[in-house]
Amino acid sequence: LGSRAPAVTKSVIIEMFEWSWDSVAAECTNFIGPSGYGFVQVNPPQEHIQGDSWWTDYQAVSYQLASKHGNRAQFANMVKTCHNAGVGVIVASILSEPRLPTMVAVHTDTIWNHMSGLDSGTGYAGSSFTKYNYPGIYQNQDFHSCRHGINNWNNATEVRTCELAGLADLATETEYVRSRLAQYGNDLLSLGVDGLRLDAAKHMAVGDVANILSRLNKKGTNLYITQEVVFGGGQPVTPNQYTQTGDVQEFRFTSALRHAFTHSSPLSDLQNLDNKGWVPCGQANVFVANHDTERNSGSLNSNSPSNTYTLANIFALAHPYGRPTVLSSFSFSSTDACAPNGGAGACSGSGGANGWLCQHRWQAIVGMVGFRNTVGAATMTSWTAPESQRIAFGRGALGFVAINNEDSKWTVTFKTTLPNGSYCDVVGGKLSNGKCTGSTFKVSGGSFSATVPARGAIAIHVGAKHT
Ligand code: LAG
Ligand code: CA
Repeated sequence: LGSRAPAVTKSVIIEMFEWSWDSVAAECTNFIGPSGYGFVQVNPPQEHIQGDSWWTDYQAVSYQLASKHGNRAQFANMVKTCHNAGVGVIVASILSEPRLPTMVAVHTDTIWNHMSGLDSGTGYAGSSFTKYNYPGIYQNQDFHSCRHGINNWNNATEVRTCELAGLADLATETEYVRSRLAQYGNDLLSLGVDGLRLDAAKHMAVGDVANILSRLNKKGTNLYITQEVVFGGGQPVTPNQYTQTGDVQEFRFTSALRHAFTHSSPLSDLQNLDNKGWVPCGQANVFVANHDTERNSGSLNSNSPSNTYTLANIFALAHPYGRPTVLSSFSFSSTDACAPNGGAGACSGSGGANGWLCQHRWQAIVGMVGFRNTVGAATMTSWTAPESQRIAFGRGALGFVAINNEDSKWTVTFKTTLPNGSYCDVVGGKLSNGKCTGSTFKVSGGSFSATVPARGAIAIHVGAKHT
C-alpha cells in the first residue's frame, strides 16, 4: 500500500485532543502553520452518542460529520484553513516540494472497529440507534457474534472479534462492512483529509485493514496511515504485524520514556532504539503521551514531577527514532471529564488558556520542532552519557541536544561536529531579530561549554545560529 507521509521536513504531528473544528482552524492560522508543525490529528468527526464525557467521540452511531466538535461545513473549512496556514513562511532551501512545506496536513482519528457500547439512544445529530442496529447503516448481521468483552488477550480471535470496552464490534471481514467503512473513509478524503489514525487497529485483522485501505481513493496523493496497536507483552497480536498497512503507534517508546525519566531505568539506554525489536524506525509513530496514556498511567503527563514531561518531549523530538506526535490536551481532575469551554481550544502566548494546556506552544516543545525540522534525517552523532541520567548527542552537523535528568546542574564541555558560531538555545528561548531571547552557546573548533540546568535541557541547531 505504501501509505507514507510526504517526504517533507515538517515532520511533527500535533494531536489536538478534543479541539473543535473552528478552534483547530484558527490555531492552524495563528500558530501551527507559522511555527513549523506539519500535521494536526483531530478527534473522530462522525456522529457519536450524547453525553458529558470526552469519550462519547469513540461511540459512533452514524457517519454524518456532525459531532460535538462541529458540523460538516466546519470540518471542511478546518481542512482548507489548515492547508492554507503558514503560506508565506520562509522555509529552508533544502525542502524539495514547493507546496507541502507551507501547509498543515490534517489527519482524522477514524473508528473502523466498532460502533457504540451504549444500548440505545439518540446520537449527537439526532440519529436513533440501538446497539447492533444503526438504521440505514448496520444491522445485527454486520457485527461479530462474540457479544462480550475481550477476556483472553492471548487469543487473537477474541482480540479481533470480541468487544473492546463493550463496543459493538464490526464484522470487518464482510463485503458490506468493508465497503461501508471505505465509503466513510472516501467521504473524509473528498474533504481533503491527508491521513487517518486507525483507532483500535489492533482489534481488526491486518487483512481487513489492508482491504478497506485498498478501496480508498487517494487521488494520486500519499495518504498517511498510523495505526493504534497497543503492545502487550506475550500477546499474539503485535504492533510489528501492522507495518504492511502503514505506520504503527509504538507504545513501547512511550513506556520506555516513562521508565527512564522517572529513574526506573537508565536514560542512557535509549541511545539506539532500532535494535529493541520495536516497530522499525521509519514506520514508528511515537509520543510521550496520548489522550489515553495521560489518563491511565501508561505515560508521563503534564503533572509529572521534576519537569520530566517536558524533558521527555525534548528527547522524543531530538531522537531520530520514529515520527513524533505532540499531544495538546486540557487539564482535568476526573479522567472522564469533557473538554473545557465546550471544546473551544484556546492558547495565549507560549501557554494555554481556559483550561487548555497548549503543549504545542510551550517554548521547549516548539523550539524542538524547529530543531527536528532542521536536522531532518541526519544521523545521531557524538553521543555521550557520562552518567545514566545525563545524555547529549548531535544530529549530524546540524544540531546538538543535552538532557540533564538529575537534580543538580551539569557543567560540561561538549564535543560536537557543529560548525563554529553562536547558537541560540531553543529550549529556553529562540533566535529573534538576530539575537537569542535565551542563552547563547559559542561553538569553536568542535566543542562548546554549557551548564545544563538541573532537570533541564539545552538544544542548538544551525537554523537558530546568529553568526
Ligand atoms: C481507543 N483506541 O483503541 C481510543 O484511543 C480510546 O480512547 C477509546 O476508549 C477506545 N479505543 C475505544 O474507541 C475511550 C475511553 C473508554 C470509553 C470508550 C468508548 O477510554 O473509557 O468506554 O472510549 O466511549 C466507555 C466506558 C466503558 C464502557 C464503554 C461502552 O468508559 O466503561 O464499557 O464506554 O459503553
Ligand atoms: Ca474487532
